[in-house]
Amino acid sequence: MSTSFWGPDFDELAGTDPEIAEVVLDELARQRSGLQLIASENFTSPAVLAALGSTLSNKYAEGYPGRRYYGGCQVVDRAEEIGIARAKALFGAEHANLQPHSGASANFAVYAALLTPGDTVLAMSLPHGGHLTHGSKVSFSGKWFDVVAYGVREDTELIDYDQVRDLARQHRPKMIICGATAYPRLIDFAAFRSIADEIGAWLMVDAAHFIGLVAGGAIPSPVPYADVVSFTTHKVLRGPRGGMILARAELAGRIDKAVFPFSQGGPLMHAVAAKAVALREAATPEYGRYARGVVANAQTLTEALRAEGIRPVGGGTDTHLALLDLRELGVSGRDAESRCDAAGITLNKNAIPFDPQPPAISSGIRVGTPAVTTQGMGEGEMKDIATLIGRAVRDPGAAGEVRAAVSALVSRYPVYPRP
Ligand code: DSN
Repeated sequence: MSTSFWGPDFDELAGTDPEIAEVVLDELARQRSGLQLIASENFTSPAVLAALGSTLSNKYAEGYPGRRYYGGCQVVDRAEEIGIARAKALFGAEHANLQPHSGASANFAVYAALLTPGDTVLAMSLPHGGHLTHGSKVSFSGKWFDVVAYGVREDTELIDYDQVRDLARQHRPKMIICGATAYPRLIDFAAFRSIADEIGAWLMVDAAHFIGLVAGGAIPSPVPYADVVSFTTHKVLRGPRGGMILARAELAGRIDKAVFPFSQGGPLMHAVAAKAVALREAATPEYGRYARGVVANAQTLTEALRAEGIRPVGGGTDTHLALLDLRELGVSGRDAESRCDAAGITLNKNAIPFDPQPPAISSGIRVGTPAVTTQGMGEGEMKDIATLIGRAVRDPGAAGEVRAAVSALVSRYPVYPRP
């Protein structure tokens, strides 16, 4: 194989468009200079970035490998075939579609494949940790489907499986969705399967947040239980921004047609190739260690935050994220987010279950460890981060000192180190 490659050349960008080059450099500096604790973000590898910045971006390839609407697809076909094979092998799935442009696009395609507008869907409520595409009125899901919401129990803050079963029996949804954006504990996929079987519903698992942990063997897989598993590729999985769908073999045709031509046009072949790269990386023992490290770090960070007087919702975490109740500190999620931002700590405000505050203010924050674990941080750093968060949240006047401590910490774990 030739090693000659026309790939990302920053000088080319800087010469042609200094304004955008400056944006790219400033964002890299931002990512390097602070603590990145958004639970859905990560630092993807230079290999993934190289595939994303490649000439595969130039190719139109509507259709699927061997069945395209344009000529000249014989090369990009290989990227998609390799990616599909890797996804099936890594997750033990019967079918994989790598073309969804995003998680929302993947979910749209699943609805399109399995449902007709007006059908009933049972999904986790957004204020209890669900997702916009699981029935919010501002999304296609809540506008075009009759969505019934389940939530967590007020006493345990864990999914109320009795409520899920009762609502399923009462409303007989055609599809049940599990998976969330702000639920820190494991989901009992077997329980959802049994409820879906009882009423003859499809079971869709939106695994966007935790699929990377599944890939690394750090938590149980939903694949044996679900009819369809949708996810994004850029969270713990550490791939390019994008979506993916796994499905049972008998649903392959329906899923593929729902992605293209029903809801998307030409696939982003550079992103498909980058997904394939991420899947190869995720199949390594090193990635397995990473995934287990993400969970261990999240658990250490959560317990250290508890010691700071910040209560973990749901009693702790089994995954990569913690949802934290700030009410004991008397600080809103919105203020905590902006105070942390001023101190160089990037996280997001988040509603907690039964939140007395509106979502724009909220009583909680969400933190995640995918990015800091990619940087190589471990138990000691998680304890330091909890101290820094506690200080930043409690005392806005300490922002400068916390920022200096954050800078010192991240300088020991450089992101995209220069050769
Ligand atoms: N925006 C994602 C998250 O942060 O969880 C979900 O789509």
